[in-house]
Parts: sequence; structure tokens; C-alpha cells
Amino acid sequence: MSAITNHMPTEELQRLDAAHHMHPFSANGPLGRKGARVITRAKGVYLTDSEGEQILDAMSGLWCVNIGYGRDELAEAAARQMKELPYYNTFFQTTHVPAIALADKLAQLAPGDLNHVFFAAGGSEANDTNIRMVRTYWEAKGKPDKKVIISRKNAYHGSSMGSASLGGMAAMHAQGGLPIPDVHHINQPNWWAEGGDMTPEEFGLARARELEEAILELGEDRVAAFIGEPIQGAGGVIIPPETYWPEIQRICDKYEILLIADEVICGFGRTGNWFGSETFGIRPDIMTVAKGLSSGYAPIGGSIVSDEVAAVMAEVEFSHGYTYSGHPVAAAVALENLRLMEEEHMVDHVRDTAAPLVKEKWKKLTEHEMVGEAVITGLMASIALTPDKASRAKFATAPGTVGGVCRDICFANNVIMRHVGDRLVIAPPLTLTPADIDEMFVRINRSLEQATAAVKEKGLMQAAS
Ligand code: PXG
Repeated sequence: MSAITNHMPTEELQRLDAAHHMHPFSANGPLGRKGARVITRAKGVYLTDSEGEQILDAMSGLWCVNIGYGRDELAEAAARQMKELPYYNTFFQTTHVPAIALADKLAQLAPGDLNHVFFAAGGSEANDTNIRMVRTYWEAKGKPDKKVIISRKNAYHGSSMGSASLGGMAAMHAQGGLPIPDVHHINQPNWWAEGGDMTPEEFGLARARELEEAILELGEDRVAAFIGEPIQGAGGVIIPPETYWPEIQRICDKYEILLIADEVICGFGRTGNWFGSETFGIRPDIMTVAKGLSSGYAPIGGSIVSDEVAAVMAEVEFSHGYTYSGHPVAAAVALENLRLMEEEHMVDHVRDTAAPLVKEKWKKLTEHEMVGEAVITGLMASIALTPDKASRAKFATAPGTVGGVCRDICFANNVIMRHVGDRLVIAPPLTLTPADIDEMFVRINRSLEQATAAVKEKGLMQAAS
């Protein structure tokens, strides 16, 4: 395959990138000095860089390219819509066909009575909508003091002021004056790191009951909603014990707290059902969606809202919306994405074929010396790295050091995994084939072997005391 087509030499691209492009979640100085890898095109599960290297993308971009790269149907849907109606808004007594059709489609796909959609351009915006919507909802019901939203430490709900406040990322809260008022964080259901001597089941219940304790402490009359990702994604693919979500649901029902399931990663087939809420038996009042909704081919997200919440909101003039809410091109791309997912039975493929194959090989990763646990639901999975499996020890060195060493070795071996602290995670395209899976594990196993040797050589295989 011809490596470099129609673009400047890699060094020149990297020089311009370092000079003018500020990367998200990066220290741009060191990155610029090293040079970012330039990705030029992609097909299936493989990216190609400017040097012609083929990289297996086990992260679906940023957990979003669910149908895989290079689907011409989506490009054609975008082109058709751009020619027909490239933009119009739905603010002032108008609407358009792609927004109507996509809202209708989402109402069909979403579980229960989640039948109404407020569109945004991504997950952060949608969660900002949710903050304002749940508070406005309670105000309309005559309970203006119900403002507090309870979330979890190490949750990720976006990067805007509101959504990052909902998130529980300490490093994000440390910058820019977060969190906004009336957001409360309880502990996460991360048994491996925090479960101590409890069984996972006991721990799941204990962590869920922190919600009840928080409600009682804050006062039932002050709590508007609880928000959680069915599986924490950016927090390290933390799959909660089975006892966790049923108890959260019971508590939300008992105290009349709205439950927001952030399905930005878990939605659209990732867990082997259309939504993570179905996998865990959650009955949300609102679901946040983005990413897999369009498989990342166009920026679109939204809040899918229950009949009850929508009925209350229907009588309020909600002073909220984004220029690109329900953008017609993005909506047309999302519709085509969902059509292909259905026509090609991609959710069944995850559940019946891809996830079982990946699971078998993923669980075997614990045969590597420093892989403690290997957990997986559908096509999202993580491993915990440890210097001592029996005690679930942390490394003596700063958290993320060993994870970073492993990730860099994966990158050098042309497989993209993400490290979150000392966990490594994958969320590959849902369409990956048995051959892709074999190749992915050749690269992952090779990388883990090399990483174990490197960690030892650097003297990092030491447990924290
Ligand atoms: N909710 C969840 C659960 C997410 O994972 C968002 C909301 C925000 O969506 P937008 O579209 O505004 O980015 C996300 C995004 C990472 C990483 O490094 C994860 C996300 C975004 C960027 C990086 O794992 N998730």
C-alpha cells in the first residue's frame, strides 16, 4: 500500500502541529518535542500513519468508532444531506427531517419509556443539558430545592464546566475552578483497587449504599438526580459487582431521585446489548448518548428522556440549546450508522461472536506475571497491572508509571490500548472479525511480555508498602 499520499513529510507535519495545534489532555511542550504520530487514514480496525505503519485500533478512536473505519455509506449519507439541507436549527418553530427521523429511531431503540430526545453535539453538552433539565424539572414540580446531583469519584461525564463537575476526576477538578455548586461525589464500585477484604458482592452493595447515606445526609428534598456510567469507561473500565446497580436502582426509586445513565461509551452495542442499561437492568429516567450514535463519523449526542420527565418539561420554556443541536448532517450520519448496525446485526455479532472470542483470550492475559485481574463485558475490557497479584498490590512508583510504560510499548507494537493509571483498557470496533481478534492478541501478548521485561529492567516491579 502506498504509504504517503498527498501530504507533507512527517517531520514537517509534526513541526507545524507542535507550532500551532494545542492537543486536548496533553502537555503540549513534551508532546511537541517528541512529535505526535500523524494518522492519515483508516479502514476496518486499522489506522494508517504518515509513515505507512498499520496500527490496530483497539480503542475505536476514543471509544466511538463502533462500526469500524471506512464505511462509504456514512460518507454518502453526509454528502446527500449536505446537498439537500446542510444546516438549519430547531429553535424557533421549525424542525427538519433528519432530526425527526433520528429522534423517532432513538425512541424505538431506547428501553422502556425513553421516548424523547434533546440533541447536542457530544456527550459533554448532553450532560450539561441534563444538569439544567433535572433541576428545571424539579422546579416545575414545585421542588426548587432539589438541585444536588450525586455522581461518583473517578467518573467521566465530559470536559465542559458542568459535565466535568459531574465527573469525578481529581486532576480535572484541580484546574479552572471546578466543581460547580450542588454536585456531590460518592465512592466508585472499583473492587480491585478499593474492595479490601470484602467479596465483590458485599463491596458492590456497600458502595451502592453510599448513595443512600448521601441522600440522607444531604436531605431527600435537596437531591435531584444520580448519574453514573453503567461501566466506568475513562475511569479504567471498572465493571461494577452484580449487586451494585440493582441497589442503586432501589435507592433512586425509594427516594424519588432521577437516575441518569451516561451511555456515551456503553451505548450502541458496546456491552452486547443496545444499551448498558439493558445489560445491568437499569431503568433510567434519562440516558446520555454520543460517540457510537454516529460511530464518531460526525459529532452528535443527546439526552434521551422518559415520558414523565418530558411531560413535565413540555410545559416549561426551557432556555437551553446549542447551535448544532440535531445538526442535520450529523443526524443523517447517525441514522445511516444505526441502519447499518441493524441491517448487519452488529449487536448480535458482539454478543454471540466477537465478545465470547475476545473474552476467552482476555481472561488468559492473567497468565502474564503482572496482570492481576482481567475483566470484560461485551467489547469493553480492562486489565489491572500489579507487582503482586495475591495482595492486589499497587506499584511503589507513581500511579500510571507502569501503565504508561505498557501503553508506549503497545503503541510501538502498533496496537492502541489506553492506560488509565495502571489499568490497560480496550474497546475495539464492534465489527472486528475473528482474524482481527487473533492479530490483536498477538500484538497485546507480545507487548505485555516486552513490558514485563521493561518494568523489571527499570526496577519498577516493586509493591507500595
Ligand atoms: N460521558 C462519558 C461516559 C464519556 O466517556 C463524555 C461523556 C463526554 O463526551 P464528549 O463527546 O463531550 O467528549 C465521555 C467522553 C478517554 C476519553 O481518554 C474519554 C472520553 C472523552 C475523551 C477521552 O478515555 N469520553
